[in-house]
Amino acid sequence: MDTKDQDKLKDEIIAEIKEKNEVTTLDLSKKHKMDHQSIVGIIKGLEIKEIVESEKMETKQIILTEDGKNCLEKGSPDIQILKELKANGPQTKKALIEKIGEKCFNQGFKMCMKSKSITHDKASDTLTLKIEEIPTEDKIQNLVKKVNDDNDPSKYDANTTKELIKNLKFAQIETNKFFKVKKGKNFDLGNVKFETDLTTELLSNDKWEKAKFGKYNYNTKGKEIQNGALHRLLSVRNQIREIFLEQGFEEMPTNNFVESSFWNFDSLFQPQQHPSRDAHDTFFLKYPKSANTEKKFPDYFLRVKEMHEKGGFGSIGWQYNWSSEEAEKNILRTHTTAVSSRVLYKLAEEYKKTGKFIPKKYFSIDRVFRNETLDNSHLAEFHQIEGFIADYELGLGHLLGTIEDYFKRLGIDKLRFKPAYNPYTEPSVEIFAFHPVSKKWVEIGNSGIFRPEMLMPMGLPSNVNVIAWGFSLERPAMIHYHLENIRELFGHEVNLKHTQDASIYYFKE
Ligand code: FB9
Repeated sequence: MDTKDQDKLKDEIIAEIKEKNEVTTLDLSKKHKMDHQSIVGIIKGLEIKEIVESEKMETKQIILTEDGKNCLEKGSPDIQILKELKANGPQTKKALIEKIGEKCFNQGFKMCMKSKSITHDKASDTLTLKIEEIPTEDKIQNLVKKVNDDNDPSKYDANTTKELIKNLKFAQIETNKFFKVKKGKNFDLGNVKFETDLTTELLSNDKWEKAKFGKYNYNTKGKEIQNGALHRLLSVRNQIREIFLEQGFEEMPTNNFVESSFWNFDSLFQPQQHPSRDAHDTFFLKYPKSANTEKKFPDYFLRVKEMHEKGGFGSIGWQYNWSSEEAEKNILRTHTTAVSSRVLYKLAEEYKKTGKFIPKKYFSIDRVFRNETLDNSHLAEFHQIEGFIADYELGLGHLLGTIEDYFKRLGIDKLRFKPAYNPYTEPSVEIFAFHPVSKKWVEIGNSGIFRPEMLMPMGLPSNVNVIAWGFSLERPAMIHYHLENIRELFGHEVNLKHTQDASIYYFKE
């Protein structure tokens, strides 16, 4: 509706109020053949200018459902069946359903069986009239006719409304919310144009003195801003990342999902026979099948081979014939510890070049891939979070203290540590937190001190240790968002219509 038509309608509404003193938005909607909400919008506009006043009203009425209208037109379901049997003799259910409809038949059949007015031969599925005379008065239809003529619910007793609404579902209570409208204090001004802003134009020529200003309507909703919503997983990743950054950790470059077995396993002193290195757990690439690690890092490649086969620096190694071909196999990285290894190698190279080792703190958060059995909480990939600190003379106490401090920033202050085993860390420690809701200790991560067999072939100083820990991004995110299935969080079924959560507090009430 354009402004001219709107103004014309407003003038008509004002005229009606002038004549009747009071109207309702329902009456206006019927009279002007406009939907009720549009009429309410116009009244609210006039109300801001105090041309009218409105009072919120609510009325209830009883109205017929579609089944009720069917009964009004054709009679109650049982009477329809009795009339059919009276007129055309015994009939099968199928025949009757074709005539009066399945829903009506089912309701009428129950009613007839309850009143013992028919018999039902199950073998032939045939209904036969059992009474001589069918009722001359259709009481239910009479009730339905009454409701059709008078929608005031107060006219019907509790039993009637229970029968029509609850039992037969021939009627329902409809609540009408509308407004009673009468003159406002500015009514006599008519549909005058109110200024919404004090403009320079109004100020420049004293028009402001005669202008009418509308009141601010503090109840109007602000414009909905179509801003994006951060993916839940990325929201949690950002918050986890913040915790590392505020502690002075640098983020590692993780932009390579494809990794050589050398960096993912061999550089970590993980033996080539380790079960996690076979195709049941790891995704191997068909093309390019092999990496070029030996060409890029020939000396380091040999030192790793030496460490696996014969050991060194006090270790006896794994005592097997190490295969370059196995080490060159390309895979989808199974953990971001492969990236940690590359970064540590670079630190060692820097140390060998400058003769000076600078302690460092690094972290990474990115996707890793495992040939897992899929279920509600496991996909073939997840986001691993990993932190490490490389410094002189670090020990188990530093590791546990660092982990405690880290998880406290995630809202977890009840931790337990359990000795564990990782091929590339010694000691290794599993991290557990007390879940205040389930009242159970749950595993929340793994950690350890990288073995000398990993660090020494890189060329790091022998008194430099590296403490490291890791956990997954999906687990805390699922807890935080109370998700049962990881697919609600990650994958093509994710519903992005959600609001970004302002903070993350795990395991707290
Ligand atoms: O994330 C895990 N659980 C978890 C984490 C956080 C959490 O809530 C928040 C902190 C507030 C709740 C739960 N887990 C590790 C434990 C289990 O969920 C486990 O079933 C799944 N694990 C993944 C690997 O599963 C094959 C989680 C993933 C994991 C495990 C180990 C590491 C990283 C991720 C590691 C490591 C590591 C060890 C030593 C040195 C460097 C890295």
